[in-house]
Amino acid sequence: MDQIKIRDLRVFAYHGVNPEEKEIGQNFYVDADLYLDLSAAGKSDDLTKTAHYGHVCKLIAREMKVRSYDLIERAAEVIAERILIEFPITKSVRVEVKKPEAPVKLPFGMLSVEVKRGWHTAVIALGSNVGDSEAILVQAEQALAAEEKIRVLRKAKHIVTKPWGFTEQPDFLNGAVLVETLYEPEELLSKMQEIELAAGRTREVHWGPRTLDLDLIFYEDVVMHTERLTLPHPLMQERAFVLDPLCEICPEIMHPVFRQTVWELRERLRASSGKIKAL
Ligand code: A4P
Ligand code: MG
Repeated sequence: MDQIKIRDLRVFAYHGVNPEEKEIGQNFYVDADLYLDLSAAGKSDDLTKTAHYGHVCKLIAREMKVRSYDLIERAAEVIAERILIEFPITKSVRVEVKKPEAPVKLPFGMLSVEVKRGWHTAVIALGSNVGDSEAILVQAEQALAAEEKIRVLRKAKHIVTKPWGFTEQPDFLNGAVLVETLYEPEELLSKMQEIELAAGRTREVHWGPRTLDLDLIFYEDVVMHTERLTLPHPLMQERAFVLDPLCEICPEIMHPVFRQTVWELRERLRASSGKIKAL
């Protein structure tokens, strides 16, 4: 991918664990590599189609000076995050914060920390069958989009579906969103659970009625299983109410375990439920 590179931007700032470092200050040097697609800017000669490197430098200087951290790890983390949020064309970024005057009583050439951060693609399924489900799903989508660290790229239309699993309950309204996020998988799940709670979600019957259910279906091609989170969602391939909305917004995504696309998984589900009906 194309890059914009900034090298050794000097900023006088006050980071360090030692109290003198916070009082006296010292010079820091910051490198940043922004990974982005520069073809539109290259073809059009239009500044609005790239990240203005002068503004990126100002952001770095501002973030280095606005607070004094104990750790340059923290300074690097904050700079990477702000670049990704304030320059949306940036897909990922490498930030290195160098501290050549660090109080180490030994001769050294350079001391620095480096972080690499980026936007991650994820897919979230939405469901509701209690209350004004249309309003609840719209609010949930808005709540996701309102998060600085989440960008909603595509939204599926909401569809009415028959209850799956525990069938003695009202029909559901289901949807799905394709997002980009700066959250790690478990952080994203926590945000989703906050949004469920704000919608008045209580956990009563497993697979039972609910005001709002948000399930994380994919996070990049991460495969994981912890007490809190299984990825990809373990039942997605058996649920038309998940696969139908996904086919609208991301049919091409490849399931990292089954090595089949969302579209192929739906074909497979349709074929197998056809066979069950025929029996
Ligand atoms: N968890 C683990 N992995 C994930 C993941 N990938 N995404 C954990 C979300 N959560 C995940 O979920 C239980 C726990 O799963 C969470 O604490 C989380 O840490 P829950 O929502 O609290 O509990 P639940 O509702 O009893 O189970 P679950 O599995 O969420 O229910 P489902 O599977 O979402 O099924 N029929 C239709 N037509 N449409 C529907 O939307 N929904 C359900 C609910 C049943 N039938 C339906 C529909
Ligand atoms: Mg759930």
